[in-house]
Amino acid sequence: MDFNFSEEQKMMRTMARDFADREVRPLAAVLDAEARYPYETVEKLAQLGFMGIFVPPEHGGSGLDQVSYALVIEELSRACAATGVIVSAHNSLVCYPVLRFGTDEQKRKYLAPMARGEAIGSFALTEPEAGSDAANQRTVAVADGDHFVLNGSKIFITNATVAKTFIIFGLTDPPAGVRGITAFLIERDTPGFVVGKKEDTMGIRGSGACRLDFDDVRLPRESVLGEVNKGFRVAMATLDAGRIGIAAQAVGIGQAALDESVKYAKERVAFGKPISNLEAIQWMIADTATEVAAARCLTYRAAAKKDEGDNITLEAAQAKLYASEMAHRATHRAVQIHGGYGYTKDFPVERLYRDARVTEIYEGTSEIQRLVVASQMLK
Ligand code: COS
Repeated sequence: MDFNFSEEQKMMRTMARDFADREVRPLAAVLDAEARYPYETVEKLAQLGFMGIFVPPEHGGSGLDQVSYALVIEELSRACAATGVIVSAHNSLVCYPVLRFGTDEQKRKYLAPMARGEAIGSFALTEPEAGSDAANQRTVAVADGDHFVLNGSKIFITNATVAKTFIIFGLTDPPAGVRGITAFLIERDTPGFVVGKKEDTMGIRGSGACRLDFDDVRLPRESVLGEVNKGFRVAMATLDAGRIGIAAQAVGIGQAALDESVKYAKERVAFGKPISNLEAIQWMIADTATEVAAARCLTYRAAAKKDEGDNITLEAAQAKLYASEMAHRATHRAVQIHGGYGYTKDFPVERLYRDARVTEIYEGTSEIQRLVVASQMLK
């Protein structure tokens, strides 16, 4: 692994940081308070090429690597974690599997509008009874001539409030269980497909997470992504890559917690001097700074390995596990350093604390990451 970034990677990081400072951070508290999707930001993100980061130029994207992607997600999340996950889910959970598993026709149809930000992508695997146990799908897709008829529901689906392109998983061979699941590409205006209630979540409130319902939705066979009954592999391979994005998001949140902690510790006076003089505060800042750096290394390592074309099941799970738990600790300390003020909405650490929490849950809980890591160690 090369620790030196290329000129292109450095340029992406600078672009993302400048944009995040100028356009993303000022909106973060408003999106959170109003649970509002940042429509206006997404258009600008597309102009910068951030909505098609690894989509090749022939399909209208930026054609960049996973390390650049991680840098962009980290910088956006440092300013607003909801904006970070919007970009992450779109790129890694939708653009990426279309690129990897899609037919030429599917790539032609879906990638360019997604890279231009005209069609936001949404990935729908989770159901009321299928979270960690992702194979326990209840959505069924029954073959009917050259179509499948889809019935069921999905919950907690990021981007769904605005998305036009969805990847949905359904059972095409229920007795086969995990080997009877198929992935489908489906468009928002398909009859019988309803984007339902917006989820009222603790954090990441601007990400447009919704429930989805399918009532006799007819999908042509051409909408199958990958192969019939091989959808679980599509889901797992996609989540391996997606976990780099969540790790990067958690690093961004951790860095924001560190930034806020340092700033406040230098300003706040107690016992006659800035609290940065107190060893109790210094140790918290030292621990956060060290853990952010460690999480960053794990995240870039997973991204660099992915760029080399290697399997990253282990590295992505380790990065996601450590970075998300780091973000939890970092934001907990940041609130503690701010004392009573940290418990109010007058300071950003209150939002960071809530936003960090879901990084330990979505795209696989910490328990699932430990299970994945252990299974890789013990195989
Ligand atoms: N990449 C590609 N294929 C994979 C894979 C991976 N990382 N992990 C598993 N698979 C394949 C296996 O090879 C197997 O395929 P075959 O039957 O063709 O050999 C199939 O998937 C089933 O594998 P396994 O038996 O290990 O699956 P389990 O049902 O035991 O599930 C866990 C494994 C728990 C790891 C999986 O269900 C999981 O990741 N759950 C969390 C889901 C999640 O992240 N949810 C959040 C939703 S998105 S916000």
